[in-house]
Amino acid sequence: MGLSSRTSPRVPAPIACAAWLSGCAGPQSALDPAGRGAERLAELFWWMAGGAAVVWLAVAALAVYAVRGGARRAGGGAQRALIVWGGAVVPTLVLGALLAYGLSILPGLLASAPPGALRISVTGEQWWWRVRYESPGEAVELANEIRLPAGEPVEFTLRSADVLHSFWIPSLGGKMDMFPGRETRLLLEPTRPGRLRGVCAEYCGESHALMAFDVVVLEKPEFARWLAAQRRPAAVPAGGAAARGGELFGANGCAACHTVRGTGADGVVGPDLTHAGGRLSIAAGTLPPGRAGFGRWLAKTHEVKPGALMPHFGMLPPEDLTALAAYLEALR
Ligand code: HEC
Ligand SMILES: [Cu+2]
Repeated sequence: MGLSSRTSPRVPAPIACAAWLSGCAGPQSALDPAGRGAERLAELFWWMAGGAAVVWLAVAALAVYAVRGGARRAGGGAQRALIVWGGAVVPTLVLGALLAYGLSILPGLLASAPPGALRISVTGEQWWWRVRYESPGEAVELANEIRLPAGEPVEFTLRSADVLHSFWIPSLGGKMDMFPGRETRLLLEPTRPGRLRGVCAEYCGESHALMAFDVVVLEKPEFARWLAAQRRPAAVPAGGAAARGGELFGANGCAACHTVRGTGADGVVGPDLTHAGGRLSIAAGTLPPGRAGFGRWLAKTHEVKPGALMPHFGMLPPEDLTALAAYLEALR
């Protein structure tokens, strides 16, 4: 009787299987490719998995054969042939073919960008991403959000401001490490519009797991409109709580760390907040966008993201926090 309460709930096999396979799709899956590099890597994965399955079946069959004494009955010549073919020739051929196939993919993944390609530099910082569109035209900076045109190769220049990070958008391609004091490059080419998710793939301290970013692939004209809008200075609110929030932004020292283009705020320690109200998430994928999210970030910064390198402002009166959140939300 006591045992029944300890048995785990039974999930029908088809449901368990569907749940397991659904993990292969979605905005952050290397097996649901939305970019050229990821397509090649997914192909490589399935060939490797298939090859491994064949090798495993062959080894299992040989083990059964050996346990049943098949080789002993077959005699000395057959035993030697089994060792030479099964132990040396076949494994060398199978592993050699998989290695050659794996290496044949590399040149495509390491290609450099064609002239005139879009260039974006990304700096990994504890625990967020500084994103800068270097071309075409005047540079524009934002944070934790990358928008890309579909069907265009994009060259990323990757750096770190502090410790090792690793830049990874699984649906688009492989990951690339970011080192302090050294630049690395990564070429990605999204193939279809959609919303994806990127992450840091190298443990970088306390809030490493709270360091994601949004990736949006747009049709080319839509991308051009978005980039032009990012270039514009902030829409500074003219009145009401949001305007008061703008004054509080200056009075509380936010401007020492944050830039809001078009206002006097030009700090470079934290993310550029010029269009913070239009972002898809707050604090590197940690909170949903909107006024409530901003309010929570300001009041409970270190509860939301332990170790975050921003002081919390929980000591401000609630109406000041509301006004600051309204100001941030109006920055579009
Ligand atoms: C000492 C520097 C510093 C000060 C002062 C500061 N911040 Fe920050 N802020 C940061 C850093 C660093 C981050 C990035 C934290 C992270 O995501 O890990 C950040 C993140 C943010 C974000 C999230 C941005 C995004 O794109 O997700 C907002 C919003 C923000 N700060 C608003 C404010 C406001 C409003 C004030 C003043 C009340 C303020 N900050 C004061 C350093 C600072
Ligand atoms: Cu990390």
